[in-house]
Amino acid sequence: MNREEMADVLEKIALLLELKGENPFKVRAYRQGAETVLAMEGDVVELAKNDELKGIKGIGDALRDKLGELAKMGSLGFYENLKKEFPETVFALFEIQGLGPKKIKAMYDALGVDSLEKLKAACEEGKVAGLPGFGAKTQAKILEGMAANEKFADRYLYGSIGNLVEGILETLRLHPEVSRVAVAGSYRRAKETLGDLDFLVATKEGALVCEDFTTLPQVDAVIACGDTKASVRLKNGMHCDLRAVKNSEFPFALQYFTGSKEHNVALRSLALKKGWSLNEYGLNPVDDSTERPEVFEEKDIYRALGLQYIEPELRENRGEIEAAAENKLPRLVELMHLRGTFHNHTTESDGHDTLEGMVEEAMELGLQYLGISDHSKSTAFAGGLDEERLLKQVATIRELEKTLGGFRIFAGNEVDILMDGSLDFADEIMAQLDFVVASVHNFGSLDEAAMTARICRAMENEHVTMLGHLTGRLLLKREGYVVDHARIIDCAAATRTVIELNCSPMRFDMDWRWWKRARDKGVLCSINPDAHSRARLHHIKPGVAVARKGWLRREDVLNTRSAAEIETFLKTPKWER
Ligand code: DGT
Ligand code: CA
Ligand code: CA
Ligand code: ZN
Repeated sequence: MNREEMADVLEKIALLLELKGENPFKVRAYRQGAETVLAMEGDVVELAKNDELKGIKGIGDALRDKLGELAKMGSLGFYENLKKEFPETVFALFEIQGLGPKKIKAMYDALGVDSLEKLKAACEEGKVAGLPGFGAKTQAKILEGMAANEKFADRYLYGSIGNLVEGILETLRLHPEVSRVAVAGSYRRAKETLGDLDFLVATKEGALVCEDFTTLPQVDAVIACGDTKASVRLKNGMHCDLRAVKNSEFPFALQYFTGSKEHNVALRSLALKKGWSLNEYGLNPVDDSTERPEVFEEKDIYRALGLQYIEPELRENRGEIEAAAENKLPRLVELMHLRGTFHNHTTESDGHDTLEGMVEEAMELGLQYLGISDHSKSTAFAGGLDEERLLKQVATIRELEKTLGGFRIFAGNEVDILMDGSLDFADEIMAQLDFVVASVHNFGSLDEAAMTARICRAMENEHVTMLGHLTGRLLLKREGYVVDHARIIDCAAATRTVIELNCSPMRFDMDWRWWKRARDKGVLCSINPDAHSRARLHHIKPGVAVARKGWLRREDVLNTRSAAEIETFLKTPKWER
């Protein structure tokens, strides 16, 4: 039983209780408990085992006993009994976008829908449309959501599996027969979604290492295991390959299996032009006239081909090879360059941690400042603040800041962009804030022209510092709204509006494919975690990787600036920035 598994049980209890129509407060307690288990400091499993969870906020008495039982016994009677009331297949229903517990319960009660198959059949027979409160439109939406799920079924979010990957790397590194270890593939390239994981080791004992790999605690099932390759399914459902190569082959294998395929194809044809044949085992002269280059590391391969080293994030065959040949690759932003971060929520709106908690975590991350931007009044479902609560929060922030020994809190708000592109707060309210993130949260189905005009109009406001999650996409769940990226980038450049790289793992929005263009037009990026809890502040790490994928340098990223520089930036009238 580990932290994730414990949280998962609580989350599932919440779902089942909802389905039973239990008291919403009880449901919420379990859901919040799951968040707390994931986010809290210390070894929560050990603490639960020793009955030491007393006094932890977000975990009440009833929950504490259940966590204790889970940690000690590895299972929970209450949950096992609850599960018996429903078939296992019911959980899949909760994965469908736009389908909440209320609707699931209604279909369960009226039509006996307890699996994806039954749901699909019920929709296709038109029975769902006939239920009170549903209708043809809802039924069509459900079918759409199911189709989207099928399309995305086998992919995973890059930003959510860092700990899993680090854990596997760490174990492989400790293996006595392993000299070099790396993760390759789309993970190394920081692609926003991943098909599978590709690990690589250098060893003389391939068969042994492959065998040991299949016994890792993260492994759920073994698919294949040989002398040079093992394939497994991990407990989170992901497919995962390990390749074991000789130390001398390691750089070539790492280069090859990092991909992308398109990058490799282009690199191989460049090699051929220079008289080399490049593959996963080596770089060999096509005829005997040239000498074999000395390659110890991946860098040596690029050097042998007359190229600057190309960082993995850039390897998508989008101009990186040409730039490397001319020595024109950008020097990419790094995590250690970040001095602070904007766009974070607290318990004032829909965050799970208090202002103090968020600040504490930011300080622990080594940042100099934190930007707070809770939701505005129109986003009522997320507890959006009205003018009075907002100004009170600003005052609280100013007071708290005095006690922090120089750590800065910038007081802002995530102000809703209303349907016509006007903003949720009047100018004189926004003028009292340090910064404003303007975001679209509703009317996502406007057509491209209307949506683009709406966003541009918001950016024209002098108080709007930055644009939040440009398309509103939820990776693997929901496409973003259709916008004219090029026009929005031009408009950001003209109005000196920063665009955020929202690095919540489901978003990474604006998409990395647009950042080079924005950068070249002088648009600044802000790497924003949109954190709704302390733990999620850590998403700035994958955020930096995705910013690198967008060719961004330190100077292109606003939050690489010091607190003092930010202060000056925010005080300068927008048009003069
Ligand atoms: P994924 O797993 O779908 O997120 O994407 P990748 O890029 O990790 O793809 P994967 O796991 O199928 O293969 C890992 C790398 O191996 C890939 O990025 C490039 C290399 N590779 C795989 N198949 C081919 C191929 O047919 N030709 C070339 N040139 N490279 C390949
Ligand atoms: Ca892969
Ligand atoms: Ca693979
Ligand atoms: Zn937000």
